[in-house]
Amino acid sequence: MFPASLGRPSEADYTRRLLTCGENHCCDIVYSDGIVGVGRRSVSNMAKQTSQRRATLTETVISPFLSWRFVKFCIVGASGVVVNLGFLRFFKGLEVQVNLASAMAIEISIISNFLINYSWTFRGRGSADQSLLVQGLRFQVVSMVGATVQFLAFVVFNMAWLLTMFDIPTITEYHSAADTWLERWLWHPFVAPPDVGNWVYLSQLLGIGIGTFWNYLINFHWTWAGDLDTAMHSERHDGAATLICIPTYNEAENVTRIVPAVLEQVPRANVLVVDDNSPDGTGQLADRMAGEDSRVHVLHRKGKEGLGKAYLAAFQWALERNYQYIFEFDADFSHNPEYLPVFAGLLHADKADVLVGSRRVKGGGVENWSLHRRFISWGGSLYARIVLGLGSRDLTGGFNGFRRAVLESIELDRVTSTGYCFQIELKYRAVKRGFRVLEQAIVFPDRVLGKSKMNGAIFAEAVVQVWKLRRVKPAQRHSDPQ
Ligand SMILES: Nc1nc2c(ncn2[C@@H]2O[C@H](COP(=O)(O)OP(=O)(O)OP(=O)(O)O)[C@@H](O)[C@H]2O)c(=O)[nH]1
Ligand SMILES: [Mg+2]
Repeated sequence: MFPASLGRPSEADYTRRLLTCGENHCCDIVYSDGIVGVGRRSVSNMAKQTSQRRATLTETVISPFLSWRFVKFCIVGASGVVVNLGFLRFFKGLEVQVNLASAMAIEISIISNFLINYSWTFRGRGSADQSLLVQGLRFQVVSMVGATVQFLAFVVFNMAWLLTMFDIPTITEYHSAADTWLERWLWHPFVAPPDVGNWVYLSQLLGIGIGTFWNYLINFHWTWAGDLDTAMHSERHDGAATLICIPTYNEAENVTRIVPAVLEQVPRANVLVVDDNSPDGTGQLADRMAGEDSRVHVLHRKGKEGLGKAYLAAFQWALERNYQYIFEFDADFSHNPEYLPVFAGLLHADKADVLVGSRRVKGGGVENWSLHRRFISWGGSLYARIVLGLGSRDLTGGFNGFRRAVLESIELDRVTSTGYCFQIELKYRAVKRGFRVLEQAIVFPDRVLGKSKMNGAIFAEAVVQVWKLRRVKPAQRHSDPQ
């Protein structure tokens, strides 16, 4: 075991541990695939490294367009035009100076386009270690360059026609008819005066086409580079050296079902039920299962102290033993045990240090959630992502797997969040420590049996707590291994 003060274990530490590890099955699994290489590579870099073949030109330039994603992108672009014009009118109504009004309307439409593209068009793309701010800035740059590209294309087309047919309306005429320099710059078809003729419209359409081509392609490969739910699915893993931590509070209806369901999927894993002295006897039911199956363990705690405290105790318990992969898992069947072999396989194959079961990447989602619960969850993740500058799309989710090294180095003794925010804090600390986070799609159905422990206080804690987390500065990090 490595004290937190040593930071992440170095290569030498791993080798030493290899020599001293008492449980052979752990050593075989952990070291046979060269875990010592765990580093700071981003998921997208990792994808690049693992692919031996360079993508062909067709795959890079043509394929991205042959998908619904491109149709969505165009719809979002059109919605941006509506937003732009709506705000332009609105600001003009307020008698804002016309250039300022145009600039603000354009910026608002860029931001709205970005948010819709982020949560709809490019859902499932990006890199989990890239912050929303970076993506937003990239989108801004792409949009501005795109507008210039569109304008230049328009000028070129218009000039070409101008040279061959002198009687068509000239660019200068159109120019002088536009209201503001921004309108002139953007050459928006909707602000063109009616008397300038079809050639201008045609040039504009071609310009818009080329601008859209540019915007989409560059956003695809730069702003949201990489597939979050990558095709890096590795072999299914049997769960050796893995601990599945299941916190419970009044889960009597669920606990006797979820534990066997988990062990059926990962038969060599162990399960730790962490019960906070549930009044409904969940702890005793878990004890009975532990008596019958040596893979089941129970940690009894004095009383209900929140999910965070329960997990911290479970992690401590895991680190005192030889578990190499540690999972968080809910008792209420919102987390499907069928994902476990693949997720454990990804950690085992060194595809990531933190595996996030994500409802917000392609293929993921929620089932039977009310609209307001969806909104709270979506808004909560977005809010935390903006405040903390994190890349993961599902920060509040509780189906996460960690390599042992992560839990050893993220200073668990300093974790302060107890409720919802606990999940955010763990991910934040892991990212700050330079660990690789990989999001994999999960479908999350609402609980069928038992009662929810989610309440307003837990939500309120999260809203305030994320700001406090910002104090976890890189300066507080321990020195990284060379
Ligand atoms: N030990 C312990 N477990 C808890 C505590 N609060 C919640 N849990 C467990 O943590 C898991 C997730 O809690 P849930 O109540 O399902 O929270 P949620 O998934 O956000 O909300 P719902 O699915 O609507 O219930 C479940 O297995 C709970 O039994 C607690 O204070 N202590
Ligand atoms: Mg639940």
